[in-house]
Amino acid sequence: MKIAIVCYPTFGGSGVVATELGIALAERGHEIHFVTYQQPVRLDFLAKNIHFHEVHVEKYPLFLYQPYELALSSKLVETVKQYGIELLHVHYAIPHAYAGYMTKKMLAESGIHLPMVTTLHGTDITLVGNHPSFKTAVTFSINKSDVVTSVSESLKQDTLRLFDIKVPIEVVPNFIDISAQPQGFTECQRELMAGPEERIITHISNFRPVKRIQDVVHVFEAIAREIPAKLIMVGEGPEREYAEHRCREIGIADKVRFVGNSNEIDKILCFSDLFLLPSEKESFGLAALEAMASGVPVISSNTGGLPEVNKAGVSGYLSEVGDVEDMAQKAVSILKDDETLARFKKQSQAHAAQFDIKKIVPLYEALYQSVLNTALL
Ligand code: GMT
Repeated sequence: MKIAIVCYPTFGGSGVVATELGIALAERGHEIHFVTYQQPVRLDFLAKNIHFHEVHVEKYPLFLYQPYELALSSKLVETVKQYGIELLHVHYAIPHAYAGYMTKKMLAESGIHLPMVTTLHGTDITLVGNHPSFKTAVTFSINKSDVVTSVSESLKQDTLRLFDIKVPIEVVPNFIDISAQPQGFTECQRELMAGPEERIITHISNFRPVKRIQDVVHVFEAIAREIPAKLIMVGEGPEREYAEHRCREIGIADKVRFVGNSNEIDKILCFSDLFLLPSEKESFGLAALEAMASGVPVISSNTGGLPEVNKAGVSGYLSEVGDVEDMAQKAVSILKDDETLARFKKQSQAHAAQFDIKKIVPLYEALYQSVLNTALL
């Protein structure tokens, strides 16, 4: 199949899923065309069957806001015509599903039918998409998609509750390449980050308010009162500065390292003992799955799709949003002795296998095939 993929190319779960999906599809022989404003970060090099088309928005003094949807849909029409693309897969409803619908309409004028698959990722539904200034257009473009997928059952239910949706929604969860994960936990350079007696706790996110970064700091503070530990904070975002300030204020700055965005997530997870994700909302929690796949147990909130990913007593534990004491207690129960920790590490990795890329990518392929078959009828 010849497939165009539209996504946010920078750091963030939806862009990661879209990019990894495109790479996996290309490896399976499909011709993949990424159409975005920047080369996706996880697309290290342009490999076989992968093309990248940059969307350029001309800056003009009259525009207070740059008309990205216009540039994106124009680029899509051009690319579809030039390469004979058969299917469009847009990730994140805003504004991609809307631009995708315009692309379909423009192509129809030339007698080209382009089926569109829209994948809902989370904040496009639960935070931004639900805002009154977007809701009408988001509802419209979801309903105009040929196939709609959501990354968890919880997100599907949120979408049906918040929007007037007339089309079916298929749940296709986030995925991970299990074969690419470390199988032993001994060769990592732990000594770079902590002493031999210290546990290493990690948080990775875009440091937005929805991630409850202050809870990460406070859960860690409570853990560090009980056992020697270090916290590694990976990512950049609006809450980072205040979190650093808070660490100094409560006297734990020497135990916390903020490392910013990193291309070495695998290395960091390899020497991590526990992953914290206390989010306010989380449609799936790809970062938690990545941790589990590396053998890192997860302490998370029990919001959104997290209970579909993190299994209590197996891959970690879940607590009510904001209950930092409960999260800390549960974390200590995992970290308290080597035997328990080793058991949770093994269990997390085994549990993550149900989201292996080899199981999930064929689900997308089957959806693509069915929509192309319907188009031929
Ligand atoms: O919240 C983020 O980390 C970024 C956001 C995005 O759209 O890139 O992530 C959302 O999509 C991911 C991939 O499907 C999900 O794993 C995340 O749970 C989801 N984030 C939220 O729902 C807050």
